[in-house]
Amino acid sequence: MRSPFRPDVGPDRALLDDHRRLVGSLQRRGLLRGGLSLGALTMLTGCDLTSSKSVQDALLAISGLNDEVQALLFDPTKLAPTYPASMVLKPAKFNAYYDVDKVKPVDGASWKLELGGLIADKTPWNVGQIAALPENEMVIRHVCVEGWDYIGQWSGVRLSTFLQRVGADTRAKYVAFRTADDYPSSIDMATALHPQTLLATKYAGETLADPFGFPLRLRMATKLGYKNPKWITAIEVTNTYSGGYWEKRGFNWFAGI
Ligand SMILES: Nc1nc2c(c(=O)[nH]1)N[C@H]1C(S)=C(S)[C@@H](COP(=O)(O)O)O[C@H]1N2
Ligand SMILES: [Mo]
Repeated sequence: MRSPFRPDVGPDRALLDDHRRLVGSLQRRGLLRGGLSLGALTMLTGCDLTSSKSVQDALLAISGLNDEVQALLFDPTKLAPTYPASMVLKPAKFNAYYDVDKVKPVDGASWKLELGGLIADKTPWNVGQIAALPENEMVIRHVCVEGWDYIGQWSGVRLSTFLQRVGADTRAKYVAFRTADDYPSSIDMATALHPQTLLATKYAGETLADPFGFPLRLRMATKLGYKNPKWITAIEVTNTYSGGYWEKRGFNWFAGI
């Protein structure tokens, strides 16, 4: 019988062969199209896939449960695990769809957060105004679909507090984000209102460093790494689905941990 995916070469092929059934099931369900090479999977995840476990995690992330089922399973009152400050990794572990030396720092002095959609007061915010909002802190695990993770300490205003402050319609379905590096993202309202969803301005008690999203990034304890946009420039509340950077490349949208 023919292999359900295009045989790749050498060790790459062995890594995919380990997961032949999972790849086949994703193809049958229309979640993956055509042949799959390790190179293509690496493109999908934006992560280095060098072990059998990391390949499996990447495939499982694509597989997921569908968004509606995951939204139903999501308990808005259930808290994700937190950890002692002694476990915090310093500095944090960087990832993006490009290398760290390609990060273009955002100028905090001219930066503005724009608001759109179903929000009563769309006046833009500056860095000082965001800093004056009530601050929450959480020590949580960051999980990237590549198969690595780390414990990080994040501070900033709860997204729920911010949405209330600007008069957002929290009955809307989605909160969408735009970023300085063209990494659009969007999340379900239940997760937006979860107490462990922060608009983070600090890591390990200090202002976010440029690679980690200065001056403002999303940090959620309940979702995978790629759902946490860095360098946010705009927030929109909407009933229109807009997906996100990796979601447009085949990744699951709900992406709960
Ligand atoms: N703006 C932006 N946000 C992003 C990304 C990106 O490429 N651009 N990559 C995502 C991915 S895949 C991960 S794992 C995390 C990494 O966050 P960290 O560098 O703070 O650990 O950022 C997410 N947010
Ligand atoms: Mo990631």
